[in-house]
Parts: sequence; structure tokens; C-alpha cells
Amino acid sequence: MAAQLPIPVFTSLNEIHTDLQTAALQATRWDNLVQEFEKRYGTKPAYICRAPGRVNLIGEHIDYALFGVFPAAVESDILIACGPSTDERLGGVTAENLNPRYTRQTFAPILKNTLLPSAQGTEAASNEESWFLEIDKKELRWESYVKAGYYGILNRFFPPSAPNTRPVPVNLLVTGSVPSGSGLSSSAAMVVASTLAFLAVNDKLSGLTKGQLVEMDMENEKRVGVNSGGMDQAASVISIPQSALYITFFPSLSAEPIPLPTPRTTPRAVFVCANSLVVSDKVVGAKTRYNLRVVETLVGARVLALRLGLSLGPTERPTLREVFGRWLGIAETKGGPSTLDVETLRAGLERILPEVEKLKPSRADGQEGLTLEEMVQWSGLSPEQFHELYLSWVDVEATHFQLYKRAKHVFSEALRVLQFRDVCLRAAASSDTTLPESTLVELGVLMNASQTSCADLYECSCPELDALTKLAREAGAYGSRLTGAGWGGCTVSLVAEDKVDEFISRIKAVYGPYKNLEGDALHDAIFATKPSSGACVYKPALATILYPEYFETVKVDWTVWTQSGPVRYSCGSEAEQKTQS
Ligand code: NG1
Repeated sequence: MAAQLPIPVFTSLNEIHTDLQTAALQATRWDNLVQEFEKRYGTKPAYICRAPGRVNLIGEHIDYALFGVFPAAVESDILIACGPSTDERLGGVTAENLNPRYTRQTFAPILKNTLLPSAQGTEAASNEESWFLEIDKKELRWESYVKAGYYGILNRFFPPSAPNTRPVPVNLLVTGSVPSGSGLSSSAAMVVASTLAFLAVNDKLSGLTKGQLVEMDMENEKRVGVNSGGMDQAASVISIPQSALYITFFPSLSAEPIPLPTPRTTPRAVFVCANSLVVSDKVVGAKTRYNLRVVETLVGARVLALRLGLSLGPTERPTLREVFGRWLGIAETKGGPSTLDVETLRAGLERILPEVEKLKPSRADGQEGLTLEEMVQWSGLSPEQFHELYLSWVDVEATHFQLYKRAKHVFSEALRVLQFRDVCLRAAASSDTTLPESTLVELGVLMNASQTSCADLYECSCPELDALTKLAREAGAYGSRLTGAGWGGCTVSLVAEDKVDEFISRIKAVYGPYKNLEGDALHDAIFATKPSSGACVYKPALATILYPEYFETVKVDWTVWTQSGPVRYSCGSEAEQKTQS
């Protein structure tokens, strides 16, 4: 199973970027990172950790309700060059970023008797010493993501009660090509790459599975202040080239690579990401957007359970997926094996959708939301119990809470994910190398329906995203939708490969906010993307450690097996670009 595999440790770049063109482009970037690291810290990095961003093809805002999603890693990524440092502070960190916007930061964890955050984000008193790192949740700071990655490994791998295990001081240099606030999950990529960097330098990688890394990073990212689901971390860690991942979270994390039909169909098709250029700051807007949706879906789950005649204890806080499983009468234990097959899941989703109407208030004014008082009453809890269970751990704000619309989106989107997966699997199973265009049309219809649901029911779109997805369809996309949290950020469109250039030119010409862009900025705003490989650690080969003079010239090297034998590429200099080995 994909989630059970170990974290890959590579010694050459072509193991990471298997197509030569991408590898060649990336080599220059990696080499620059190595050189900059040496300039700043006086030594070569011991490792380079890579974590890609992701594009979610379908399944928006349902990961924290624990329903399956369908993302793929993109080629844009975060790279962190890292190595041990001579910092005298215990576990002290110096973090630099090649982007001058993000200034140099130094920090060190401290041991103190403190309140430890529990897995649920609630505070639980602890008498023992624990590691502490200050993370500012109110302000968006780049190093918060580095700290989040570090925090997660401190108490787990360096128990304060074991004085012989202490974190080593670390130097980091970060470079990223995932635009921030764009819905391509730069934040998860930062947290995953940071976690890997601290694990690698502290020699704690061995035995760790991809699934364990995802679970750690889901917790790590919550430390920055967003109660996110696990989609981004799972996609960044587990993805493989050419495939999307069908990721499920309940009863335990599982990821199934699903080959995309896009490289085999006639016409062939690709996914195009287009940035609306509306920056959506998840942390700052959390209380009226992301975190509010988390609370609305959780309270919606409780009220639905009661309306479906299920019994719930006053301290139980199930998700919509858990309520769904109980309603189907399936015995499922968190962390246990999955007992719900895809067919039962699909049939169940179709059956539960009409039941969601039970969450709709019957009011003359058409208001589908509930005031706080009404919501507390509907939950069957006292105001104190309600506050403790749903509000004490999160800051949210709304005049009306939309339980009905949010639950309707979640169940219908979960069904669309299964339908999307089916189309892809059907295409993959066909022995015919030419698939009908209707395959792409079916995928496009599902993407468009997802956009409508995100806009109308989940209210996570915005006028620019609505406009951009509409323009994309008019420019010939089979389907187009927002990707990621929404309220700004990127769209993803499915476009025939032979029409991509025309499609991109058309959008550049008609989407208003692109009119002031040129050069790289315009190129970075709209681009076709291929599903790429997941997170990994690059470790210079043994030879490079034993023979420093070799390392001098061959900063990043890789070998490509051609018909006439292996060809070694390196990026030490132009002259070294290609040498037959
Ligand atoms: P973005 O903001 O695109 O990284 C967020 C959440 C996901 C998921 C999507 C909506 C984080 C780190 N990620 O993605 O878990 O809920 O929104 O589908 O908050």
C-alpha cells in the first residue's frame, strides 16, 4: 500500500524527475541552492529535502469531514537544503530563504513545564517537561511553517525524559516554486519539507513510512492555526508521477494511485492551473472561512445524526463521514481497517443525500442558516456543553451557521469524487489505446458540478474564481473548478493537449487581472501541469562524501540510461553538462 512505503532517499536527480527536460531545468535550480547554502553557511548541505505542492482535481473541503479526495502532486515544489550547524543553542535553527521577501530567522526550542496541545487542538495539562517553540498564529510568518515541522518531531523523537537524545542544531536554506496563497498548497509543502529536513539532519528517517509522515504533518500544520484535513500533506508525500491519488482518511489513512486517462486519450488532455491572483490567506481569514466551515460541518454531523435517529453522547464530536458509517450500520474503528467498500459507499451517498434535507430550517424568509442560539438548540446540548465541544478550541464568527448547505456539498462532492475515480479506472482498464472523448467530457462535467457546489453551497469561491472558471469553459476547457481552499487562489481546468497553447493565450487575453502581467509573472500565473512524484530526501552519494574534490565539481548529478548506455549529467558548469560515463 502506497502509505506504507518508506520515505524515498535518492542520490541522483533523475530518480526524482524522471523526464530529462524537467531534470535538466531542475538541476540548475538545485545547484544554485547548493552553492547559496555553501556561501551562507560555509559547508555543503548534508541533504536536500523536497516536497511538492498539489492540485486537487476534485473533492474540495471534504477531507476534514473524512471523505475521500482526489489530488495529484504538481511539479512546483519546496526545496530545503540542510545540514548540522555549530549553533551553540540546543537544537538551535538558522533558517534562510532564497526569496529576499522572507528574512533570515533564528530560533531554538526550549524545555519547559507547559500545557501541551493535544491531538484535537484542545489544551490538556501536563506535569512533564516538554519542548516549546513560539509560533505566532495571528500573523502569517514564513518561519512558522518551519517551526511547525520542527515542533512535530521534538516531543516525538527527543523525549525530554531521555537526556541522551537531544536535537542537533540545524542550518536550513529554503527555495520554493509553489506560489503562496494560491490553493496549490505551498503551506503543506513547506511543513512536509521542514519535517523531512529536521528528521534527516537528526538521522531519524529510517523506518518512517509515508503514512506516518503524513499523520505527523497533519498535526504539524495545525500548529500554524488552521484546522486542516490531511489532503495536502498526503498528496505532497505519497504522490507518484502520471497518477492522481484517491485518498481516504477514515477509519485510517489510505492512498490509492489512480492512473489518469489524460496521457492516453484522443485528444490527449492536460490539467491547466490558473491563478485568480486573489491571495487567500487561510490563517488570517480562518475564523470566517476555513475554521468556520470545519465547525459548521462538525455541528451539521451531530444534528444530522440526531435527525437520523442515531444516539450520540454529549462529548462525542463525530464527522459527517463517521455519522454516515454509523447510519449505514457499518462497524468502523478509528485507526482500524476499512470495512466500507467503494460500491457500498457510493450507494450510501446516493441514499443519504435526500436525508440532508432534514437539516434545512423551514422558514418563510428562505434563510437556510441558523443563529448560534438555534444551532445550540438543534445540537441537543446545553450552551456550556456546546461551547466546550465545538467552540472552545477554535475561533469562529458568523451571524448564521449554514449546516444544511455545507452538509449537502460534502455528501454530493464525496459522490463526485467516486464518479471521477470510476471514469479514470474505466479508462485505465480499457486495452484500447484510443479512448473516446466522452471520457474527458464526463470528467469535465463532474469538475463543473463541483465548482457550482463550491460556489453555491460551500460559499468558498469568489467573483474572480467564478469568472475564471467560466472563461476557461468558454475557451474550450472540458471542465474548470477552483482548487484548494478557495476564496482566491487557483483554478484547475481540463484542456485538450493540442489546444493548450491556444487556451492559455485566450485566458491571458480575456482574464482582466492578467492584463498587467508580463514575462515570468504571467507564465507563473497560468501553466499546464503534470502529476509529479511525492516528497523525498536527496542525499549526496557516498562518493561525494568520501571525495570532497568530486563534490566540488559534481554538485548535483544524475544518470540517464539511453539506448547506447548510461549518460551522466551534472550541473557543475556548462562544460560538464553532458559527459559519457
Ligand atoms: P489549501 O488551502 O489549498 O492548501 C486547504 C486544506 C486542505 C483542504 C482544502 C480544501 C490546509 C493545509 N489544507 O487547502 O486540507 O481542506 O483546503 O479542500 O489547510
